[in-house]
Amino acid sequence: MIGQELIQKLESIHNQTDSWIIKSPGRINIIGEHTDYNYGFCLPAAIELAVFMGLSPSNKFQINAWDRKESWNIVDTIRPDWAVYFKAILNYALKENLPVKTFSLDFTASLPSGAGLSSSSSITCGFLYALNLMNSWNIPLEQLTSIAVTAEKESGVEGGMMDQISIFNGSKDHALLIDCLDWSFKKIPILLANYQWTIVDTKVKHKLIDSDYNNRSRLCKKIANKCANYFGIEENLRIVYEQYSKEEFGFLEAQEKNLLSYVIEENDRVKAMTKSILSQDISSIGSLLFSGHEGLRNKYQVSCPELDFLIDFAAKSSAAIGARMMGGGFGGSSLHLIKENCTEEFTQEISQAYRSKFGFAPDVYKADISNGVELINKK
Ligand code: GAF
Repeated sequence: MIGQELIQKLESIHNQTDSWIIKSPGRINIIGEHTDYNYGFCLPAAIELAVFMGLSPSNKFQINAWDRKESWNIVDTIRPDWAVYFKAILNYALKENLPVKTFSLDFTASLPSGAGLSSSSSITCGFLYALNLMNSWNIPLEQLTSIAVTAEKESGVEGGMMDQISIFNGSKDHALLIDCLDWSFKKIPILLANYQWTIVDTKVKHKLIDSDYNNRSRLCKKIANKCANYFGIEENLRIVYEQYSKEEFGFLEAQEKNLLSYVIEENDRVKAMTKSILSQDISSIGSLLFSGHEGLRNKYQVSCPELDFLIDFAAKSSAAIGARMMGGGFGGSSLHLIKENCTEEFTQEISQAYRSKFGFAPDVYKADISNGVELINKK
């Protein structure tokens, strides 16, 4: 509903010829965290919460962030923090000599930012998709994905490709089982009768750029390098964990062993989760969610007290089947699978408990699984 209202507001302003309204979703990740930049597997899905953009031809390049009440004229050198994602795409167009018609753009969102639901990729992918249409670049989705991944790296995060693949290719009521080695994916039906995927936003805002995220990604590269030298193989963790067993990593330091062991186990969890979802094995889905969180908390060490509190709460609640932190970590959101007839009661209870512990309430959202980025309207 809220999305419809935002679209109508954008349509009332962007109503001239050659105006475009774009919806670019956020994503959840069922399981497979920090596996994408390690060439593993993950199981994300695009969600209804989204960024909405309206673009119209104009005599100057201007971008307005409605929710922040901030604007950026692209010749201004002082930039709001969100401008970095637009700039990265404009830089790409410049570098490739692609035509760009002068536009005025407004964006707003039902997707919260900094909540681990991929709002930055949603902006990047949505803007790239819009320019591709508006300027008839005719770049196919696969290539747009790789452009968006590179553009986001320029903004300082050494992330993977999970977010961009799910935002471009999301499919209503399906998750994408992504093989991050070759970026191929399969659609997996994700609706579970009588259960609701639910997001709880800790409201502890993290920024991937400022966090330990890059540090984890660098450590994993170092592990891959050490393994390559030790075993005489290509520098690629996928090869490491497909060919060698845990007992063979005695030459790694303690933290390195923990990280590698998490990555190996998490990839196994993705495969197990896919089977459990396809067979609707609810209890196994719940256990995999909880064990995924244990790995992120203890071995990969990217959780935080607020996320741990939410998962511990879910473990004690009869309404919750399973839960885990989601995304880069250090704040953001957790994903919970809740019995459908208990969602209201669960929301109230977890919000109250969280508020008593931390002094403020979390935001709770239904995770309705949606299509990927789409053109809503063209005048
Ligand atoms: C962030 C990154 F952008 C993704 O690529 C992924 O690594 C995720 O954290 C962790 O699984 O969303």
